[in-house]
Amino acid sequence: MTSIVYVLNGPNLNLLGQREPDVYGHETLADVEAACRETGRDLGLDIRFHQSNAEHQLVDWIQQARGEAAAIVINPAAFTHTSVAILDALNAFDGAVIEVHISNVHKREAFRHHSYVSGRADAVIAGCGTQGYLLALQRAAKLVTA
Ligand code: CA2
Repeated sequence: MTSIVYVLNGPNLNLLGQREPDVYGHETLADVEAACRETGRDLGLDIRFHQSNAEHQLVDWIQQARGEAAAIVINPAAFTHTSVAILDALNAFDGAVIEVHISNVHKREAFRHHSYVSGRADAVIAGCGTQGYLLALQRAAKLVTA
């Protein structure tokens, strides 16, 4: 049976590849989506890929994943450091949660060192560039078939 995995992206990640390539690389979000779909196919995962700049939309997708998805891979972007609403929504989700950051947030400004989402995540990947999404899918595949 194919497991559904939501891949959720927070604010400004739609700008990936357009600015700050030294921090976030040259790939666009469309490139990341294509790579996730290809890796998902190889792993037998059905990928639902979304991006929003709105906190409520991310909360709505996490709620939609309840009862539907086996895992959520999430890069909450700036909401990582601010959003109790996203943490609460993830706490109401029973499947695996993997948090991804393209950059190594611990090497950056102090305000990026704390993540509300890490309190719920089963795994956290940071500093692996956009490859982090694919590593997260590999881990998700392992967790959902365990
Ligand atoms: O490293 C990550 O993936 C982050 O989640 C990215 C967030 C940042 O607020 C987190 O601290 C770490 C920022 C996403 C904004 O992405 C942009 C990409 C290209 C150009 C401008 C913004």
